[in-house]
Amino acid sequence: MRTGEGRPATAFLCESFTLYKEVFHFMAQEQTLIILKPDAVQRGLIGPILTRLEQRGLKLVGLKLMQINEDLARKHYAAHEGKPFFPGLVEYITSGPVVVGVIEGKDAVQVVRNTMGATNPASAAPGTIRGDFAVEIGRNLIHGSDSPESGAREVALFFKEEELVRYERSNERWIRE
Ligand code: DAT
Ligand code: MG
Repeated sequence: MRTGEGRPATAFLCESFTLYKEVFHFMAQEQTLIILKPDAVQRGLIGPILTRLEQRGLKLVGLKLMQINEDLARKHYAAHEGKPFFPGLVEYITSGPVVVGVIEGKDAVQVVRNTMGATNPASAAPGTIRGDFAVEIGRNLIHGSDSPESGAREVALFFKEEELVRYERSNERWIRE
């Protein structure tokens, strides 16, 4: 089959699909992956940490308990491969169950990062999760994606599309203008 201009229908379909993907990406909400690391689970801090994110007004669209295997850990932290702390980081993140979640919404990455606090809890501001509950960089309780692009990559590593839940919050207009 050929279109009016004599081009194969497949070319037309490919272009339409690319356009559709671009429009969809523009419309899509920013997503960020959170991981409540093994120390958070072992210390009984799942509730307090999730509470802080909920109280901030952030919207969870995915949440599960799992154990990260070495392959997934290496993929997730690929940007840090070769750094001196990489082996210890992989060992830590795979050392016990974690809670992984997806937070969706405008500025999701930035708001989560600010709520988490600085990477090294020793210099994280009081009032942040790391600043209130942790003391060392190697036990900093929580991961949050560092950009919308990282968020998209990391969410795809940990969640199937059908595991994410679309819903409206009844109080949305009191949180977002
Ligand atoms: P963040 O988790 O704040 O995004 P990151 O992406 O730079 O920080 O590093 C990933 C994790 O690696 C971090 O949460 C803790 C560990 N890490 C980073 N820098 C480190 C260092 N200099 N020494 C030990 N661990 C480090
Ligand atoms: Mg990071």
